[in-house]
Amino acid sequence: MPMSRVFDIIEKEQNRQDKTIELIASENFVSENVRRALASCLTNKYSEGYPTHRYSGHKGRYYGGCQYVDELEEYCCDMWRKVFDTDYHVNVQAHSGSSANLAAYMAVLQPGDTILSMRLSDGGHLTHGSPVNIVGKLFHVVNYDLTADGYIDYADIEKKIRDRKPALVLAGASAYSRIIDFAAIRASIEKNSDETYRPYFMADMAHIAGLVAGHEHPSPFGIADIVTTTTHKTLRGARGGLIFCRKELAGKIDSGIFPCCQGGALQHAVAGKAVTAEEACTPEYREYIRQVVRNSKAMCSEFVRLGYHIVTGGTDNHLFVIDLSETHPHLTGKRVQDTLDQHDITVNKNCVPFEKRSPVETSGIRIGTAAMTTKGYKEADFVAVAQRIDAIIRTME
Ligand code: DSN
Repeated sequence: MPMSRVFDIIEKEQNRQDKTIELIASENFVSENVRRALASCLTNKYSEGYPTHRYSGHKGRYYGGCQYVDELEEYCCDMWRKVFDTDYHVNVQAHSGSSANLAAYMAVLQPGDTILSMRLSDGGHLTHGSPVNIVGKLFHVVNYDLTADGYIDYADIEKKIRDRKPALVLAGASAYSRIIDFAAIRASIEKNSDETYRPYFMADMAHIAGLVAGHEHPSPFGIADIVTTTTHKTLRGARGGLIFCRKELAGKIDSGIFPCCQGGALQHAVAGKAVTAEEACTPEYREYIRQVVRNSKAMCSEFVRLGYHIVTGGTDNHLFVIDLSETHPHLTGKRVQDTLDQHDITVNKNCVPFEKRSPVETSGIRIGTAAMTTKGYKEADFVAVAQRIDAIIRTME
């Protein structure tokens, strides 16, 4: 069989990944075992439906020959409950975080219902109801505000629960560097609920899931009704999504994924997620996550020392956002991203709170430490990278 051109392209991408300093907060490097699982024969298998003994009411597959993928999917579910020390129901079939979120909304909401969430430009996510995403087109979206210094305004969340009566309150972010107080949001929901009104509380912990697993961030389990995540960011695993929920929502959530939003499960991805879960239970992984946070704080402090403005002034997690709008008003996030690319440093342009530029240009960049911590970087390495980025930005003055 002739060699495919694809493998030449993959080799070039491998070289890029080997030589660049990877600071995109949502990226990471998977283990050989995760790659083996993803590249396995499981990609050949159709498995619409759920394992035979599923307790959610969805029993059985729509294809024969599923005895081993049944065993795999049940094991994967058990392992993810172990990672987060929870008895929540879990669905491991979501192809991505976006699919997980859409399926969760479709499971418990009707089109036109109101979702209360963080806006994209403040650090939220497309699937939290941006008008250009299907979620914004299907549902009525109300956003809560940030305080002037960029923190989540919990008083505004409570006010909007009371005044706008959302059907679902969503906590979670793609570019927020501070602890999210799930318990405070739950308290606001309880204060404003009665027998006629009680919104669902959903936590999208995609960015911080590894920190939750490693006890470096408060857990949403036992607080939120539904918890969604991806498995490839701080969890450092196969690309994909998960949905956890209180047991009474299990049937609805399973229907939200299949048949509502997806067809057949990707069992090679389920296998990759199962290996990811095994790895996330190890002491080595817990130490890795602690180092990710130490590195993030060290690098962020160096940028502060160098005179940069960090949204909220610092970080509690694996990422932070540099707001260039006041310190470097002539620079856009896009220009900085493109220039750093030329120096083999990979970041992404990012909107900042109260953004005046378009999402294509932006006034900020987002930096995360999960990927380079996997490559062995410690605090001093990240401080040196901050100094290198500063030196490059100075040449752009
Ligand atoms: N947009 C991804 C991120 O980089 O945070 C999440 O989907």
